[in-house]
Amino acid sequence: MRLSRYFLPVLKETPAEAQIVSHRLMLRAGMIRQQAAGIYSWLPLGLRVLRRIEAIVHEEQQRVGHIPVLMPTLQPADLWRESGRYDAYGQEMLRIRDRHDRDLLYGPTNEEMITDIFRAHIGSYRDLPLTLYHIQWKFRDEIRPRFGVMRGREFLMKDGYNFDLDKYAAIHAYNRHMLSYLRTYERMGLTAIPMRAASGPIGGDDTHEFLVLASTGESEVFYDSAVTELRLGDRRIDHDDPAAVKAVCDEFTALYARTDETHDPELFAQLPEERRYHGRGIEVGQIFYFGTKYSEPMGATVTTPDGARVPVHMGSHGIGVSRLVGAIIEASHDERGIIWPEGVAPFHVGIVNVKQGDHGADSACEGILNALTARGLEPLYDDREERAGAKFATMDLIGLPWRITVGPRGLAKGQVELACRRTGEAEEMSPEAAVSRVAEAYGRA
Ligand code: 5CA
Repeated sequence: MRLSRYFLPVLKETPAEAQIVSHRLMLRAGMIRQQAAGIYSWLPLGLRVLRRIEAIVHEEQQRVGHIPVLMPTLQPADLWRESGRYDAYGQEMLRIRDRHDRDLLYGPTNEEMITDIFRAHIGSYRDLPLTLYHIQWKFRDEIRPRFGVMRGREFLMKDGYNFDLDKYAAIHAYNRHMLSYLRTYERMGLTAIPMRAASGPIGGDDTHEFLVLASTGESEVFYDSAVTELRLGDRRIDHDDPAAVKAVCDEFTALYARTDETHDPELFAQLPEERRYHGRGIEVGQIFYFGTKYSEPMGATVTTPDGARVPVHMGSHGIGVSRLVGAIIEASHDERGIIWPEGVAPFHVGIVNVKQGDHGADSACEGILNALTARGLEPLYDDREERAGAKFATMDLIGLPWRITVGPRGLAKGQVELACRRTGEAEEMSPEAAVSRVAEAYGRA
């Protein structure tokens, strides 16, 4: 992509309305525009990051056998009357009436609708286990939308729902979700800690939230600092083996880690003092097991091998896809701007031409652009007639992991500069070597 033909409305001034760094940087980097309280347009750069996050979520869901569907944003109120949540959900639910006076709502979550799909098409244990998920916009009329996309009213969520014959199988689905979430967040460069939590309006007995530690987080958290060292890495785990999956979950939940809702000061006090941490976190996901809470009132039943008819055991599992864009920035930035982890970067690498219009520099940049593209990478080439300083500032602000700088002085020695946004390290090398190094960083060597 050539910046001269792109739409990247960066702001020079720090927007006064933004209280936290991720919101400020998203506005300054031209990623989003607020259209109403808690409702945003996604501008091209922001949309690219959102799509990268969605792609990782899809891949990790499908890796463990979950099946994508797409349910609508608008739902008939009658479904929610069946579960009893239409009145219970309160003012957070946006209620709509159509021209025929039928009650609709903009979905805040989809337990009822997915249960309706299930009961219409499935009636036997032979079709279980089944997990369906989608990535769709939600609306919750939050009393205090704030912090940009972190607490929006309209926001993008991945929500998935498992259907199982009994509690044992449903707990395996719960654990499988925990495992896949750990991998999902790691791929985004995040440490997200599963913490025992409270279930709120979704209901149920078992629930964990996934928290990214950040001083600006809205949740109060208490944890054993050793929990921050745990990594899934690239170990291979058979997601169909309940014992293998449970062993991983046990490893990640054995250490003390809780939100204020479930915090137990006495248990916490038993930790060695130097490992006792109390801080704040951003909730980027939550998983729930709630058994037959929806299947029973809504009549979602299956026949068992011995001919009985029982309500299915369910759980629901959410990832805050749009919130993650803000959470990643909270976890990864410096005073100059965003530092995208490679897994979610909007462009893989920036090319800065320090002397636009110089024949040698222009043609070297074109060559690098083509070579990167041929390797399947997506570069952003700053080909504007701008001072070099302004180009560097833009690149630092938008946070691409790598930058290749091209100018006549280096080219006279056959060299360009490759710089890493995270470490600030820069090295001179041939254009070919710079292309190879970037390709290597993304596993496309
Ligand atoms: N039905 C369940 C699981 S699918 C559910 O709705 N869970 S939830 O309420 O915990 O939401 C899932 C995730 O969506 C949260 O962990 C959070 O990351 C994100 N989320 C919730 N509310 C908002 C909001 N107002 N703005 C941005 N993201 C949100």
